[in-house]
Amino acid sequence: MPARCNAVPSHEDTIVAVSSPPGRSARGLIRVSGPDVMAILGALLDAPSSTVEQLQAWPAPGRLVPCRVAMPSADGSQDNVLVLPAMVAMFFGPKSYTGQDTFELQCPGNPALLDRLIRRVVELGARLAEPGEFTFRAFLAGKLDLTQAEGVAATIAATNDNQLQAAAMLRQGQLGRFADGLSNLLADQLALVEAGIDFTDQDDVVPVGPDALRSELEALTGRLDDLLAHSRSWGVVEAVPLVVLAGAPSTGKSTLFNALLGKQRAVTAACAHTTRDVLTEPLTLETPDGQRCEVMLADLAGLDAPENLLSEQAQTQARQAIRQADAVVCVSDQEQCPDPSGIQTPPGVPMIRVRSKADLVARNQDAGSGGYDVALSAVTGQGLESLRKLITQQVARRGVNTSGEMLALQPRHEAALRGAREHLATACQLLVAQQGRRSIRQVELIAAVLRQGLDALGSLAGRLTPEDVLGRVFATFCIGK
Ligand SMILES: Nc1nc2c(ncn2[C@@H]2O[C@H](COP(=O)(O)OP(=O)(O)OP(=O)(O)O)[C@@H](O)[C@H]2O)c(=O)[nH]1
Ligand SMILES: [Mg+2]
Repeated sequence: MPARCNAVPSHEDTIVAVSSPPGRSARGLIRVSGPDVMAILGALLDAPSSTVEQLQAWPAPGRLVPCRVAMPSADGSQDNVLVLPAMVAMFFGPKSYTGQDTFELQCPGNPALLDRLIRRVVELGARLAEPGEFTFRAFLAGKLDLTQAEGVAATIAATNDNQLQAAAMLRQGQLGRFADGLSNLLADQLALVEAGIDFTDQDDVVPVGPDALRSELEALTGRLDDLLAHSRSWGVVEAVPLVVLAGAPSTGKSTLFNALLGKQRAVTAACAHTTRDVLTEPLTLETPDGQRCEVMLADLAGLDAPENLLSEQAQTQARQAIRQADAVVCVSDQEQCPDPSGIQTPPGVPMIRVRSKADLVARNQDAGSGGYDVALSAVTGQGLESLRKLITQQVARRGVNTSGEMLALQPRHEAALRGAREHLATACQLLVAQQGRRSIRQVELIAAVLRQGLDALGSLAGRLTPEDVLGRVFATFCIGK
């Protein structure tokens, strides 16, 4: 859980952070940004490449240049200087990510080494960056709006394709552009309303009438409704659909689980009640149009009359997983598909009836009959592809995918859009009662309501966002971004 920015820190400081993931890796990355970057880099580099003049004649912004970093020992003695081969890239403000001079230093990804480098950069005058502070500076420099900054955080936090796609839409500024467009149109209307307050005594100013204003505001409300109707909540995107394998003991659930995953994840055995816990693993499927579709596949304990406390507990867990499932694969090795009501699938949750162990069915029998959707063998692989297709169809039908142009809205976005919509609706209600009049009554009140709507839209892109909201947004970042 990242630490939270309580106060908005000064962007006059030079900040430093490790920007590569924690732990050992081939390459570690340190990022430094702020007004003292040139001086710090000059002092950090081993002679003869250390002069600031040479740095200013840097080959090209963003190009990696081999260098040597010199780090004196902790006691400051010159006898024990650690010289490290590294690569450095300079990014000059205002064209850099943060809008300020920035350098990135790549060196072997050893945590102790990175720690020592960070301490050295701090000795040279930088301070440790807060979570998200590099992106906060980009926001302050007008490089991205708040929704795009949230897109950067969401990209870092993404754990599946859906989330990456939703984050990309935010990062590309689709929501920010929508809010800006709508804000401009609303500001035009507000200006016309305010003209009626401020310049009523001037002949050349024609204030807007109630009917014309209402029709404009209704059009804006329609655009908001349209966006809300064609968006989905971030929570839906974050939730990877859960697909459970349920059925009586020894029907081949765990063997099927392993076959679908392509690895031996679950223990399988001829005896009943082999599986006791709920085992979950991510599984990537493909939709007919070639899109990746990720699900969480769960293998459960076999369901029957529990014989002892252990199997009772295992079955309680299994039933709990079934209640949370987005799709249930009912597995049976019987000739006739058993009554699935024993599995107690929640209403509306799709069920796929699978006949397992089809390789054991005599050649003259039809494994596909008996009320099943698919017959398969986890041993020969027969029918597995059909099951994958059926799962993808059912999951896609539940609308969990974010393919297409749908925006995913975080709770803050939804609240701002709904807030703006409410203010527009309030203004329209006030205007309905004034139908047919030449000029607007309660003009101050209507102007105040429209200003609130404008504030709500402005808060989306971060233009009118109070500092505590900014703190919350950037606190969701990891340090180094
Ligand atoms: N021939 C054949 N045997 C299978 C197939 N799938 C599973 N089996 C066998 O059926 C037995 C039970 O398999 P499991 O996968 O452990 O069954 P399960 O449903 O997970 O059992 P529990 O966890 O006890 O509920 C094992 O001996 C498997 O080798 C199959 O497709 N063909
Ligand atoms: Mg099992």
